[in-house]
Amino acid sequence: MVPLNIGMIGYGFMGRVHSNAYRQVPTFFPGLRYRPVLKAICGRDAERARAFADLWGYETVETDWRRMVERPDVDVIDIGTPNSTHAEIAIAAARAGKWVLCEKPLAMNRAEAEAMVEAVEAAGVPNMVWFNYRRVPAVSLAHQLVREGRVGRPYHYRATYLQDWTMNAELPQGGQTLWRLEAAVAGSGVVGDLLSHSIDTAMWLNGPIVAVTAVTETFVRQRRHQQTGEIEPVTVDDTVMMLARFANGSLGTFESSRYARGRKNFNTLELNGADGSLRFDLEDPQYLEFFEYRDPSGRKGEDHLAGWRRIHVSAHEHPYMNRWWVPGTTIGYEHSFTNALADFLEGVEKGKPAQPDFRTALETQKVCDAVLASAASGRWQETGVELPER
Ligand code: SOE
Repeated sequence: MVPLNIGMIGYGFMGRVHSNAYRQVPTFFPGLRYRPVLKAICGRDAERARAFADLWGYETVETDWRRMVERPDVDVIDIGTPNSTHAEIAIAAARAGKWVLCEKPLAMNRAEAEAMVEAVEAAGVPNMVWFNYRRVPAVSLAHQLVREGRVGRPYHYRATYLQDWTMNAELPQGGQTLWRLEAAVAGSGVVGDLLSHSIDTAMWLNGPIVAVTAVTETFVRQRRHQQTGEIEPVTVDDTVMMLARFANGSLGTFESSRYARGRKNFNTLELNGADGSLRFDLEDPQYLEFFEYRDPSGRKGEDHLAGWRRIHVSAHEHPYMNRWWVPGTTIGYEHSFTNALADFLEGVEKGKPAQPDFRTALETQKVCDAVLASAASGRWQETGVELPER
């Protein structure tokens, strides 16, 4: 096994999630050549960084990401910081020859994402964006069924990603955790934070989105800023609804919101094709629902005896599940990150980069930019997405 020294930047929610993946991957994916070593954690607050290091087992602490990127004993830079810092860190890391992992969305906008792609490709360094929901086994199984042609010609794609944690008008904006409510730091609101997940999964399952039209709304227009204490205008979108045209001729509807009372992390998808349909709901993540337009003996077009199957995705034949527990037992949110990390490490080992790499995540960024442009103009917007089959 080759030790791979990890330099994690950011000790918030994503710092914890990624750190967990580094700790789990060697034990649950034991055949991998690379073994992550928690070498350094970087955060601006030295005390918090030290506490994080002690808790998770990082060997050292940095308080300036530039020093982290320069360290010869760090092989991988993992960016778990607010979106406005992704591009600068990733570009510096790539130039220093580090492997670069980045939390989603890749960047604040398309121009930044393009510069990041250029940097990692010029340096020839392995890279990946943590769009983790592809690696929920039920979603991976959906991808497998689409690839096998079980859904046939696609007609409709439908996605929702709903939360409710920002509905309280007294919730401040800006600063720790709440930077997601400040466009200067987050780039956008639900478009980058939630819709980007739905777009990544949609283009993985159903191919490129070529044009969109969208509407956004900001329901609470002013909030106190956590850092300045001032009441300031809210600059992010709270909700977005988007219609999409896919290159394969199918149509999509997408809805993302942080104002869906009672919805905590309601991330769903449905694909309807000529020969079948697939449905997934992250609040019920063990299941994939599948309808096949054929009767149980296999005769196509005779569905009076067919019905929706609710597949408990926990058999060893299902994606990733032979790595975890015995059939019938369950796994959760954090496992999708460990699965993603394992794919990344295996991809480097075998010379077949895991997806989504920066170039693929740039295509999602293009759709996000087109969504925001369409919401501003009220017109359909071409996305310019070019997604090769990988
Ligand atoms: C937002 O609340 C958030 O934490 C996103 O930033 C994550 O990407 C999503 O997976 C869970 O919700």
